[in-house]
Amino acid sequence: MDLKALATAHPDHWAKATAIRALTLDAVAAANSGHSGMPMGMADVATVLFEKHLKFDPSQPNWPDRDRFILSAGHGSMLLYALLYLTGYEDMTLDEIKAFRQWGSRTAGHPEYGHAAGIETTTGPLGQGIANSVGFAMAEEIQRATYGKKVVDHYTYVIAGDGCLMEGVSQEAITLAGRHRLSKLIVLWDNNNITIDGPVTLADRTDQVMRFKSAGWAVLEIDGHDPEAIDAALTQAKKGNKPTMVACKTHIALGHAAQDTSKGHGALTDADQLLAAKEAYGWKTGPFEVPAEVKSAWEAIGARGAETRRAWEERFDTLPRGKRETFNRAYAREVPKKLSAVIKAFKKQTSEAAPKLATRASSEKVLEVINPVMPETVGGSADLTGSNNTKTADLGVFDVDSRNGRYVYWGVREHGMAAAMNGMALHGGIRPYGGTFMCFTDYARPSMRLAALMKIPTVFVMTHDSIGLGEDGPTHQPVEHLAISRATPNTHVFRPADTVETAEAWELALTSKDTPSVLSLTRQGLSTVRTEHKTKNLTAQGAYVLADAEGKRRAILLATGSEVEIAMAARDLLHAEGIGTRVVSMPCWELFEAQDDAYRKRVLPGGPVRVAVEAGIRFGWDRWLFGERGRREKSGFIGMHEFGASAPAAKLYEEFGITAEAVAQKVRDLLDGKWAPSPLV
Ligand SMILES: Cc1ncc(C[n+]2csc(CCOP(=O)(O)OP(=O)(O)O)c2C)c(N)n1
Repeated sequence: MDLKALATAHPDHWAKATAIRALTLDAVAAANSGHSGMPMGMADVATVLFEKHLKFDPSQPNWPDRDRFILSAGHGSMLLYALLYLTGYEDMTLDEIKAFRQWGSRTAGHPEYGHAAGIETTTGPLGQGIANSVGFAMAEEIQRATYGKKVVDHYTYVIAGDGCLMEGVSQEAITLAGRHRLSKLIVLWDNNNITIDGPVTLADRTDQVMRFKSAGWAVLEIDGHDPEAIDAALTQAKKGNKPTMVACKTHIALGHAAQDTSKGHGALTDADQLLAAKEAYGWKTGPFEVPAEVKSAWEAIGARGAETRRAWEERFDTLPRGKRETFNRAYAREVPKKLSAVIKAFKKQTSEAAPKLATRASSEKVLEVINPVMPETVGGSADLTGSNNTKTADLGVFDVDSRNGRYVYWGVREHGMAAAMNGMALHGGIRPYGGTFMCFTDYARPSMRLAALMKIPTVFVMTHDSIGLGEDGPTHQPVEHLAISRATPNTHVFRPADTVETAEAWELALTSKDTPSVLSLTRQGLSTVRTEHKTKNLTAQGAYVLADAEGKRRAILLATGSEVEIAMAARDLLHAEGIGTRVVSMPCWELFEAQDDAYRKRVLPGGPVRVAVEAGIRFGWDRWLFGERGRREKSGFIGMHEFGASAPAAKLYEEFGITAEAVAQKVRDLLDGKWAPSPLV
């Protein structure tokens, strides 16, 4: 590359872009780790985007009508940090840049949502950002249709690398965006032909232009170092009626000895080479020093948005009061006052009627009362709408000509759905929930983990949650998925036992501001166990005494979901023999763990034998069996010890020994001192 020619042709642009490159080199060198090449390669594209197109206001970074900028290639985090620092975001000081990747800094190795304003989503796991962006763009469409173009009219810009485009989830995202003609989504592909192992061609020969076009995108191809071409492409992209991918041909680690090589991908820390690169840029200041005129040019770009934002505020104030309140409430992740009342009324009715229902069907009934009072919910399913029971009558379907529809047919794209739901939640103003089979938690998992990490309240509706789904067999029968979900920090895993607990779980999932929820729901019908109405949300305590022992308490049965009914039947058997037995329903371990000692002790006192029953693997249960005043030789587990099988549900429960009689026998054995190790212990 002829750097001199670039610098001479557009000196002002060159200086601004060089500031990004120089800060990147300095921060990575100071940290002695990180990724220099990508920010150096995409500095020109990012400079033009921020200078000429992006609508943002660093003084009000969360202004709802800002354009969203998503750095999907999260390893290039210094690109984002440099931009936030240069344009004047308060959170992003020079000290933060100097503390890149260090303990306590906002400048983590990869951009972390919540660490600094201006970071719209957590990226680093490649492909997530571009998949989030579909949700961002859908949220914009839905909100524009709801509140009008006057107050919602913004773009979603993404920088994605070869790695993002190679990840499978990008295919789900690209085809969704194309199908829904998300014309305000603009992806800038860092087309540098380099990944870690070498040139992209080592492992891929996809024609990305044809790939995007075939999915319904417009594609532009430019030299990613030519500011005029970048500007023209962005101008054109914004006018289109399809999502646009701009293929930006760039040189990784531009101007460095490692340019155009996979070495340029990582940390470029050699002091001499660093100085040589700066020399080639014509950059004369010392480490972390941006010349005053360059910094003020960048700050002027940052300051420009304030006027646009103020004009927006004036327009927003002209909305009817009710609309403004709903808009602000939803952005604040507050629920409407009515929610609690409709849930209570629903619970009362249900306890009286005591229906036998699969909890997936219970969930639909709950949603029928929630969705009309919460206009911010957006539901969906990954091609299992009829099985997940996620669609209610009033939602309408989100589509090209019905942007205010609140139901998304995600297609067979569990991962893309989960990532896009996260994008919706991050965009703000929307409460997304989406369904698939519990077993396919695996397919959605990378995004479920990020929802937890980002502290966003995405709701994952996972039905067919055990061998109870029956004939579909072991491929579809989750056994380890409750344990996997429970192992994830900051995740509430709800496994309700009946329609009442399902309503309580939904209320908790939708009132959560910073914790995602997994609703583990059955395919098979369950009796109502909560036949006595309580206005209080008992699920909020995580576990509670559903039925106490008659006479001396000698056994405690702990159960979740479909197995609560089995525990209740076992209690009847034991009571018939004079063995006082308490049943504890445990719809949410995490919430129980959060209760104070006194409450946990009241629910799980020491002394009686304990048997847990759950149609999943034992992993994790020892916390409640041996811990909390329990003892190993006085506890047992009835559940799965292997994968399931294909047969009717009742037969499976019998064959795998998850029956009331097996639970009762385990209690008798323990009371007789006949403890036996479980197959997994
Ligand atoms: C899901 C996932 N897999 C692997 C990685 C490790 N990783 C980080 S960057 C990278 C290569 C990315 O190549 P590209 O997107 O072309 O970035 P560039 O080399 O241009 O910086 C890999 C494999 C990751 N961050 N996420």
